[in-house]
Amino acid sequence: MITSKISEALESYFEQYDLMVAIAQPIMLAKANNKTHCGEVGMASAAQTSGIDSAFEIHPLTPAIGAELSGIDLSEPLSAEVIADIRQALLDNKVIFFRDQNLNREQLLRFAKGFGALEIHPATPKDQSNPEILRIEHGAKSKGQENMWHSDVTWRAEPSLGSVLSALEIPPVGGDTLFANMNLAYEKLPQDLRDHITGMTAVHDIARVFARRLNKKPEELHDQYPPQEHPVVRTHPETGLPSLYVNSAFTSYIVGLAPDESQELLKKLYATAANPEIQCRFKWTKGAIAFWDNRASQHFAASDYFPARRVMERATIAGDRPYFTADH
Ligand SMILES: O=C(O)CCC(=O)C(=O)O
Repeated sequence: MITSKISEALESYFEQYDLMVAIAQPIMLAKANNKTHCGEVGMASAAQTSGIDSAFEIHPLTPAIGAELSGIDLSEPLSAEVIADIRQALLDNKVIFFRDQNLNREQLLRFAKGFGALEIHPATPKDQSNPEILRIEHGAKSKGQENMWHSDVTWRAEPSLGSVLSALEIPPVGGDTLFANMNLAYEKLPQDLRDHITGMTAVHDIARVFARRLNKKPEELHDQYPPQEHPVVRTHPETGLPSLYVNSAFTSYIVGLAPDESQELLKKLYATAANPEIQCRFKWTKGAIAFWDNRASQHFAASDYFPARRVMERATIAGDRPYFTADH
């Protein structure tokens, strides 16, 4: 059982949820987003965010998270200034989208490399010619499996900064991806629950998902990827904002709590991503690109299109060791 103080806080939080959202969201958004464009419905140019005259426009999807960037061709090499503006748009919006790009693998890799070194995922076949590409292919023989809230590769010691996903084939209907702003998820928790989890760490384990998918024993996976302990609340290394950093796919338990107490608390924390008011939902079109910040968001790929085909390719940008600092 969790302590009665926290139990009460959780109960009152979930009971008074609607009221809290109504009162607190505008204030939290202003604080969390710290940006000129995302809280407004409408359009802003990259020039407004950086002072540089970049050639793209930013169209927010929701006040909480997500923006579509238009007027930019990612198949061409981009200048350092444009890369910096895209990076700023990513930090401001946590996930950004580009339509009609139809990148080949080389173009996808070049774009992603603009933001850092790329990782190789253990699910990538050993003989694949571009090993930094993770292909996610589903159809009549394989139902979509990415339908759980998660941030990518949190089982690494230094989990990914971000992922760039390219849509090669999309189903006639369905197969949307949902994104949640995990800074807002944290900001919306009651103060005593925030105090309670601050400073806690949790263990993230690759085997939770990939033992079955790769048909390996947990110990085999752990030889190369031992379970990792990360802060439950993580400070973003670029924005300084705190985010809830546990996810239902990879987080196993909270260090120092009894197993049932850990599970009960994790269940409540996992559930925060499911709040529609901190989400956006992206309807894919062929050739579209999504680029999300794994340090500040989670995503969920709706698996509602079986047996239609859906083929995506992902490049994943390496990140750094998560930490928490109280000064924000
Ligand atoms: O296919 C998608 O939309 C997202 C896939 C996913 O969950 C991932 O790349 O981690």
